Amino acid sequence: MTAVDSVAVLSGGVGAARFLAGLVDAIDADRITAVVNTGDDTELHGLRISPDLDTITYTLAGAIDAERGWGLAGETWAAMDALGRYAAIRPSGSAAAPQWFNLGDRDLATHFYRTARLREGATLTEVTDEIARAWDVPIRVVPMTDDRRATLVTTTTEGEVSFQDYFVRLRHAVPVSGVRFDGRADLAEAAADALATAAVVVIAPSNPIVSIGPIRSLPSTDPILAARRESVVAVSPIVGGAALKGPADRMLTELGHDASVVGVARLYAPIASALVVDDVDAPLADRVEAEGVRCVVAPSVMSTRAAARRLALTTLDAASAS
Ligand code: FO1
Repeated sequence: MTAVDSVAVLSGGVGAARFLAGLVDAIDADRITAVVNTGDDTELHGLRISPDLDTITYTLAGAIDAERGWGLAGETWAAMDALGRYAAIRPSGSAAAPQWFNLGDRDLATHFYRTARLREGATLTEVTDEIARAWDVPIRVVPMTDDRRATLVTTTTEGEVSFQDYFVRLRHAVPVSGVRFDGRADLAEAAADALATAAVVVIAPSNPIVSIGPIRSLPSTDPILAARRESVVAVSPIVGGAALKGPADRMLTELGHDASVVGVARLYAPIASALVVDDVDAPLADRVEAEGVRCVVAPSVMSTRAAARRLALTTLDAASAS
């Protein structure tokens, strides 16, 4: 059964959040479900932190710090500053009072709540819905899984590290030689249902390796999407051979892929029938189509909310055209 005009969006962090904000401006929000990456999730200070879930929630709540792309606008950092006292005296080798991952004072409330609810036995799906409702987020936000599925990155300098170690502590400024996803997990029920029954599935302009990759690493994802490939459309996160934000272009190259819309098409060909690329990549349209993926050329840089809305509409049109 296909839910009427519903849209499910495979989502990572900043790029997906901007796209979802444009989609909310384009269609009824109650038709939209974001299926969000949790491979970035980490536990620090004894708190369960879900960065991509929070970036999407805060963005759609209008509360995101737009300049950073994560955390809350107007944030204060008193708790982190106060940790400095203890970081100064903790025994060497202690993981207590880490200061490389900044948690704002108001952001802490989200991690306190999520951690306490999970400890009571709630699922991440339940807690994510509670947090989204607390922020009056107009769409459904669901984690890709309720289980632990952690992205591990092998760097050429420190070997295998957690995603946040790579992305934040090492500022993703080191080459990667491998990425794997640790933990026995599969799609959460709500996520699987959304991907199977939505009229259209969109792969948001997120990092194909460490944002979309973790979702695809779950055993049920690719079979569900491959079976309905004709109504799955992807938006390229690579424009003119570069990522608009973050290390997606470098990671693609370092892992042996082509850091271009052609490389993205090759990665997504098994699960998506169309790829939206920016005007600057129009010369590569034939090579995208040679990968078996229909190429839709349209402005893809979401520099304004209106641009994001136009991209969302173009993407939905691409889905209905197939
Ligand atoms: N990114 C940083 O570059 N530095 C940080 O200190 C940092 C803290 C942080 C805290 C909460 C949160 O939800 C996200 C945070 N991020 C930080 C961003 C995070 O690493 C990324 O949002 C994702 O993991 C990648 O999209």
